[in-house]
Amino acid sequence: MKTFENILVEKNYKGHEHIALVQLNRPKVLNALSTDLMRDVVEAFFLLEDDKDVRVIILTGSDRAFAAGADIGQMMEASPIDQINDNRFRTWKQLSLITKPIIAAVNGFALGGGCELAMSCDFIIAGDSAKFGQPEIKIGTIPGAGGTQRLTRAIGKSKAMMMVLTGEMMDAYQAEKDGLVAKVVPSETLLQETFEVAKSISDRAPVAVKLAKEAVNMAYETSLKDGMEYERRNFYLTFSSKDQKEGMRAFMEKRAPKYQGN
Ligand code: CO8
Repeated sequence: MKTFENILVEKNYKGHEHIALVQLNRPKVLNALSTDLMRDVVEAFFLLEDDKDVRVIILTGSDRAFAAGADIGQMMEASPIDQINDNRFRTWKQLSLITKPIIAAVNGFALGGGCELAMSCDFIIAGDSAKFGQPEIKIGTIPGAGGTQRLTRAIGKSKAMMMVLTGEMMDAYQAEKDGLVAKVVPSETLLQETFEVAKSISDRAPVAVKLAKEAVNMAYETSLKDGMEYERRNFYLTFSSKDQKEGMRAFMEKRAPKYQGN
């Protein structure tokens, strides 16, 4: 795997051939999301997407910060035209093209773009030190990579509005209670616990996992009626895979399934 300037990428994470770890690595600025860092993340994700051995990606930061937001120093004097020419939104948009599951493992600060990046993943597992927030309002701007949209869908209008307008943070337990986070675990064991969840997903039929991810995401994009239709079609589609036959046969034969990813 290629090496990157702003992230560390580990395939065969903890010796598991189907799991990859991507770690944000700008510790001096609490993993502030510079344009180059986001380009690295997206490039690594696409390499892992194309790697047939990889089934689940974990995205993490450091103990102190998942990411404390977009790089304020880089943005401070930018004009709207600079932002357009920088094409950062194109990079962010590409995150949604990854079909494999991405789990955000969050310790410490996940603020501004950091919270938005975590929310762009498929779900979040938080260490008990995690703090989430959209503090852009405190520096004279507003969220720009989904904070007003994804946070509102995750925790509802009232709570999201309060967070976006005050810029105050939410701790890990509150985030779990409000539905932003799937699970809270002790910070010291965050990566191990996330690895266990990733392992469980990587044991499932990869095509079904992709189709399930796609169908759940459709719940954000469409009406219930159309979403149900979409789900049904993906359900039918799983029946064209060998892995569906293997999964059901293995159940009937009371043995563990052996999935081939086709
Ligand atoms: N950008 C650049 N540098 C940062 C950032 C950041 N977002 N956050 C922290 N740093 C730097 C600090 O400047 C400091 O550097 P130095 O050591 O050289 O002084 C270092 O990281 C450590 O930070 P602190 O000393 O401030 O550490 P504290 O423990 O005292 O505080 C906080 C930690 C509370 C996280 C604090 O650093 C903070 O408030 N950071 C800024 C949080 C913020 O406002 N985030 C939102 C940024 S705007 C944004 O994300 C918009 C997203 C739009 C996305 C659009 C994409 C196209």
